[in-house]
Amino acid sequence: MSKREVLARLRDAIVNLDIDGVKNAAREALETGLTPYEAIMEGMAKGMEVVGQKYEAGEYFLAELIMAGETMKEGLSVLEPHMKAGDMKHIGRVVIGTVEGDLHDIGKNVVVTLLTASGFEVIDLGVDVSAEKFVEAVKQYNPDIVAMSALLTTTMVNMAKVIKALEEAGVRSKVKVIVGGAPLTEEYARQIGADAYGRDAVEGVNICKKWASKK
Ligand code: B1M
Repeated sequence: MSKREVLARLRDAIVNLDIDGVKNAAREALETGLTPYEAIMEGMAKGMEVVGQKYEAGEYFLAELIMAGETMKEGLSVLEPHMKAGDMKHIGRVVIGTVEGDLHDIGKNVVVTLLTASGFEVIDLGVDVSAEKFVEAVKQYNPDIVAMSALLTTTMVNMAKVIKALEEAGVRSKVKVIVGGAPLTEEYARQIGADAYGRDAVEGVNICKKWASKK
């Protein structure tokens, strides 16, 4: 099978939410001599773009977005062990987490998958992440972007605490801050001093990509 055919199979497996298909295509990609980077960016990521378009067109819903994330993860699990350090040319670095007190991570994980597929290096701090942990991570990893998720009205206020802590630590101006999650609004994001609000994962990642292209 030609490299082009394998890339098309990788793309289609993501679009069709086909977990077995993506694992097989990822193995074929390695056998055909594609690098993991090519398989991700020219294969699976193209599929994710189509999934995003279908979601925006109302053809796919959240369930498909989550399944696409899972399918992508399965494909990545085949390719990741074959990645050499420096193989993947990252377009930017993102520190991401669900804020303190909040254990919801399904939406954040979709954002992580889409960011990874778009070529970002992602440092995922997980759930229930305190302002101090965000600040420590910014100092340690020197990211371009800090991304926060919250699903509860009681925890979204903790996003403001993170931004304040970044200011107090003198690192706020070094990063762009994007926030997202079901209870948030554009207005709330502006009010707490975030640089952007992602209505959904696709919009959030598109904003990050725009920032990366202006670096
Ligand atoms: Co919870 N929960 N939950 N829950 N839960 C909600 C959020 C709730 C709306 C349900 C309801 O009452 N109708 C409600 C919140 C009410 C409120 O505050 N307004 C609620 C509650 C009350 C609770 C508990 C307090 C319940 C209890 O114990 N009494 C509790 C709190 C636990 C805690 O966090 N401390 C709780 C627990 C849980 C489970 C653990 C059972 C589970 C989470 C499992 C997990 O995440 N691993 C859970 C679930 C599954 C939900 C619902 C049903 C689904 C959330 C979800 O995963 N959606 C939810 C109701 C609902 O939303 N329909 C609910 C799918 C996901 C893909 O969407 O996360 O919105 P979402 O992410 C989207 C966008 O928001 C956006 O992109 C994603 C994809 O497009 N996005 C970003 C998210 N982060 C982003 C960041 C970005 C950009 C975009 O940039 C950085």
